[in-house]
Order: sequence, then structure tokens, then C-alpha cells
Amino acid sequence: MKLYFAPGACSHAVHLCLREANATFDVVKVDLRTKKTADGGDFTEVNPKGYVPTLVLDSGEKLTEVSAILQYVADTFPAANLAPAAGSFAKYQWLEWLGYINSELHKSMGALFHTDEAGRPAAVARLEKQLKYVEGALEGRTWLVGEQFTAVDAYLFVIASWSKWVKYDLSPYKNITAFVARVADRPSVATARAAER
Ligand SMILES: N[C@@H](CCC(=O)N[C@@H](CS)C(=O)NCC(=O)O)C(=O)O
Repeated sequence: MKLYFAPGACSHAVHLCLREANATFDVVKVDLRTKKTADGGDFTEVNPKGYVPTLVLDSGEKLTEVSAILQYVADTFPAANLAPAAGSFAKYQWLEWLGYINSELHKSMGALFHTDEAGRPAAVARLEKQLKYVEGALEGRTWLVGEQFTAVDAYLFVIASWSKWVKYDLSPYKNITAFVARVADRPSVATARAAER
């Protein structure tokens, strides 16, 4: 299995989950600006959308889109418990988080990388509405769904961690800040970060 990634990008969520699952895989760094892989290849030949993450299976089949790949990793490595059991109500709550993080938070935090000064207040206002919701949802909870770390926690961790790059102060959100620190302590984070350097 081969994961195409960019350091700290949303592909990091997939990377963390593969580490959590003790999967055997290679990583290939992509320059998102030039769309070149570390060995000089044309990344758009791997994924015509030009996005990381992209997962290439040993069979040669490819998967793109964070939400599809996280589900694939969770299903392929069930012992890692990266998603609740199929058919359980918790699984639908997990899918609810996956959808929310992917279509709302990822987009809103991501927008701050590209928004100019004039557009920033509106972008921040949208993001804050979403962060307030997440802050409330984490009240009294360790993880987003159930009692253990799952793939949606990895995804939230990566998106929330972008705050330092976009100069957005997360400290007023005590639950989110504590959550980020909790995930950062997991051995998979140190291993994935080292591999992405
Ligand atoms: N719809 C895609 C979006 C993935 C995405 O936004 N990837 C970013 C990195 S976090 C990217 O590769 N951006 C490259 C670009 O915008 O050209 C998904 O959910 O996987």
C-alpha cells in the first residue's frame, strides 16, 4: 500500500490511522504546488484531482477522498477499532462526524490558508460557528464517538492543528485544545510526523 501525502495536510489523518493500525505501507511525498512527487513523477497521473491523500493498494487500485480512505482503513484493519462496528448506531454517529469534518471544518479551516485580509472576518465567523459546535460536543468526552480513539478523532486533530499555521487562536476552546493535546500524545503522531519530515 502506498500513501501519497503532503506534510501536515489532511493526508496526515490517513497516515495516523495507518500507523495506529500498524499497517505496512510506503509514503510518497507530494509537492502540492508543482504536483510533483518526491521522485519527480507527475502526481496528476496518480490522482487527476491533484489532491492528497491518495492511497494506492497493492493491487494497483486507487482510492481518493479522505472520507472514503478513512473508512477503507478502518474496515481493512478492524483490530485497530478505528470505527464503531458496522450496523451499530455509533457507526452512523461516526459517519455524521466524518461528513461534518470533511464538508464543514476542513473547508472552513482550509479557507484561512487562501483568504486575504478582507475576506478573513467572514471566513473566521464561519469557522467559529463550527468550532463552537465541536467545543460543545466534546464537553465531558474524551473522543468524538464512543470511548476510544477512532479515525474521526485523527481527522479532527489534523484540521484543528492547522490553526497555528493560519494564525487562528484555538486557546478559548478549552475542550478542543485539550483534545488536540491528547491526540498529540499518541505514539502514532510522533511516528507519522517523523516519517513526513
Ligand atoms: N475532496 C478532497 C480534498 C482533499 C484536499 O483538500 N487536499 C488538499 C490538502 S489538505 C490538497 O491536496 N490540495 C491541493 C490543491 O488544492 O491543489 C478530500 O476530501 O480528500
